[in-house]
Amino acid sequence: MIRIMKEYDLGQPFMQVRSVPVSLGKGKEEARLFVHANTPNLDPWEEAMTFPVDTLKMTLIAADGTHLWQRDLGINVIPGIWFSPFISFDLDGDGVDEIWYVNETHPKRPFSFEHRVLERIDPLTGETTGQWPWPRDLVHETMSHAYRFNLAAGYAHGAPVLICGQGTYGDMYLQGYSAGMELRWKLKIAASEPGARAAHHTIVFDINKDGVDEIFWGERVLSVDDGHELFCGDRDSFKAHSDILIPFEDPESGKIYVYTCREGQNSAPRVVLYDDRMNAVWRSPDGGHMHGGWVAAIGENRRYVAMALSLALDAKGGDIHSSTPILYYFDAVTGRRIDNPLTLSGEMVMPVDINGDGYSEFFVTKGDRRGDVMDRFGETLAHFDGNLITIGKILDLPGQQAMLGIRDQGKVIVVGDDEAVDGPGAKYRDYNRFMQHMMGSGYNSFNAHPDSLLGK
Ligand SMILES: [Ca+2]
Ligand SMILES: [Ca+2]
Ligand SMILES: [Ca+2]
Repeated sequence: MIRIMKEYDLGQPFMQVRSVPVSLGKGKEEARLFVHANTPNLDPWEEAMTFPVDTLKMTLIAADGTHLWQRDLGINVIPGIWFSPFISFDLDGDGVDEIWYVNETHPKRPFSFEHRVLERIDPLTGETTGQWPWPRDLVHETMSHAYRFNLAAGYAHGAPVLICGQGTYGDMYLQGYSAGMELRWKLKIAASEPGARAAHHTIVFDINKDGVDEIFWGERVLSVDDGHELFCGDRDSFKAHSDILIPFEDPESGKIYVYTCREGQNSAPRVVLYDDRMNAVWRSPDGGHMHGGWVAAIGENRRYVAMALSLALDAKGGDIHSSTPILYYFDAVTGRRIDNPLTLSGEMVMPVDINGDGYSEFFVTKGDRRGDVMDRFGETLAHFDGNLITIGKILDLPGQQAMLGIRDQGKVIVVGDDEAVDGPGAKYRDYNRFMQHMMGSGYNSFNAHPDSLLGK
């Protein structure tokens, strides 16, 4: 039965929320960290920036719903995904996930670089256990370039590596840290260098199966071990940034592919499918600003369909987000254009394999059926009121789940199928669970931008 599997009361209404799992140590049930504010997400792009009307709160809630601690980050921390990324990650290997976030320590200087730090919190006490200066290489850039920060993590032959990133569209800086916060590697990718910029979505995945994770910094694939570049898709023909990167395994061939939707640089193809060495398998010739998309296993024998959503480029500045999108559907592996195979527009739904059988179900995010969980034929399986926060393997249980926010009540629910059985997706369980730790950084928590998913 599809039902509410978990319910969390944040104690106050919210307009934005991000969430990651937090391990409290062996034998203890996993807690959940929520970072939330009753003000919409603030973007550093000058054309989209607004003023906040609330401060960010960090709330750690135990599995049984008990509030363990809460901290108000204050007016110095701008309530926006790019200004204030966070992750949970066990860098010191003691079984407890430390909480890492970009903090602004001056109480009255929200834009300061001088006082900006990477901060570590012990989840067991809620206390700060370390602060390190945040790199300030982008201090002279425009606001949209200067305040795009990322946190990620991965493993190199079992050793944990924490990754910090600054910049998305021009100069980009990355640092890898080993246990003890020892600098393991650092990298500058200059604006003048060829190859892709970053993406709004960062995945960490051992694509060549050599025991070392790779970080997909856009279409550029870097080793988390030493930061070296393994592959860079379309290095000589694409220099802009991508919106989404989604890895999937073709059930027929067992091959791994990476589906990419691009923004910027309108002269290049907008949608590309890469193989596991970042060689392009197909490229869509269409122009447009591909702002979102998904892949869903809804064809015969779980064959993947890919969707790409283009925003109209004639809208000015931040209003682009409310323009009428154009949608494209492809056979994901061949790139053949197909008609929408669903009964609803692809922009209204997000795929989620709620029963674990390897076929995608969908959560409806817009329109009359908003809140429905539907199967691939359009049949309603269940209904829940709330705004979609994220989907994926949120709980350590078979199948995938959807996390919804009931904003005015300050509540978060996790919806899943208590009879789910893990089918073909079971082999990617570790990847899917690990990615949950990075849902507080970038637009990782959704395959498109928040305002298109949270519903209006
Ligand atoms: Ca730890
Ligand atoms: Ca690897
Ligand atoms: Ca399914």
